[in-house]
Amino acid sequence: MKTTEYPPARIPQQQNGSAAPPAVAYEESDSHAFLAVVTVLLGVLVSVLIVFGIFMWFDAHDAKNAANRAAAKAGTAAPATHSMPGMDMSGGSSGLTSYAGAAPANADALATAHKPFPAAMPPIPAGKVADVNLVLKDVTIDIAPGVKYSAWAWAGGAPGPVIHVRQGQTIKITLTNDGAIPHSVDFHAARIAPDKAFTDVLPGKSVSYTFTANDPGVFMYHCGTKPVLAHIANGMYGAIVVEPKPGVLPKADRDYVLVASEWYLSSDGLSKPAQYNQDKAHARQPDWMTFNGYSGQYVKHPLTAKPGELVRFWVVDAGPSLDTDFHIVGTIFDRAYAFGDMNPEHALNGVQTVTVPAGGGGVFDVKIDQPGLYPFVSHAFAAVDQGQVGLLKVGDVQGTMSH
Ligand SMILES: [Cu+2]
Repeated sequence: MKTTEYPPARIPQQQNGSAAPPAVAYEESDSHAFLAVVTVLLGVLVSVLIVFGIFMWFDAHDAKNAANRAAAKAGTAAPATHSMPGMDMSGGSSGLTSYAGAAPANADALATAHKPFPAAMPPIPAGKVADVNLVLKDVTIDIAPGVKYSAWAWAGGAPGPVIHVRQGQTIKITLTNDGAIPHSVDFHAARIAPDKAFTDVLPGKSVSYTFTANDPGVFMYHCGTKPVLAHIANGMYGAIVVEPKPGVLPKADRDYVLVASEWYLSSDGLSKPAQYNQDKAHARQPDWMTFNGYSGQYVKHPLTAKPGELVRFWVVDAGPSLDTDFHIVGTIFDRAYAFGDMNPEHALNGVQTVTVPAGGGGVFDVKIDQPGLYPFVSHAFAAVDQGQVGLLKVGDVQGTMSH
């Protein structure tokens, strides 16, 4: 409700004038004059209260009408969320329409048919130099069951391919721009002059640069062309894992890579592909939030481990703007390499949730003995409702679960 400020009732002040100040008259007045002043003041007070009351009535009336309009609107929107007593489902006060949770009738079948982005770590290329070829492309992708999005992304969609290299290895990046506008690629794993290496590449052109991956960890890469917010929000990001020197970390039995991100949609994406909505991106009000580009894909297609195996999650938060509060339900991180600081002496032990900042990374070791379905989430729980949830299936257990 809009609040209205009312000026305090003001008693008229004496102006500096040429006439003799009336105060003199009051001083010598009797009780009649005093009563007159009190009467006038009471009159002013009553008038102010009446006016105030009228304003309040209008304000309440407006609010009721607005609530009725919002309720009617909510009733016609995509029935993604279920109203409960005591819940206001009428949407935010920002005026931005949310398409969170929009889904076709066959969403479940589509989720089952979806081929999940491979989260398993790819091998390290042999040799002293790792050749990495990246192709940027305008593609229509699915970001949730039945939800299409016109992305500026990579030849394979969004995120881009997981790149896995060895600490100390030389990386030769070749970027080809098959898109319609200039793009570029910024590697957070590089120490290199960005004005030279991360330069814009015109459509149809390529650029190459080389850096040595001396810093171990998990790093974001992304298009750095202005406006960067739009280029990242449209899908131009990925993860590069720089494997620490052998023997530094305990040996993992499984390595999984997750890239967290948000999606800001111009429409629900059900009948035609949605596009980027800048107002929502500026307001940081995403419609969907995903791991590896597709809402809840590892709920239908869980990641797997055997009981007692050491599972290592390499997590990048591509943003563009929101952090990921990484947590695995039902366990505790044995070691968390917060912010991707891979020095074992700095690792956190026995922590429950660790923030992965937008544009940053984090590495998480878990060893789970009891078979079961363990959800991994961003524990900023709006993110779960918007798709940032998956399952780690430990042992030979049946079914899926939602959390
Ligand atoms: Cu770009």
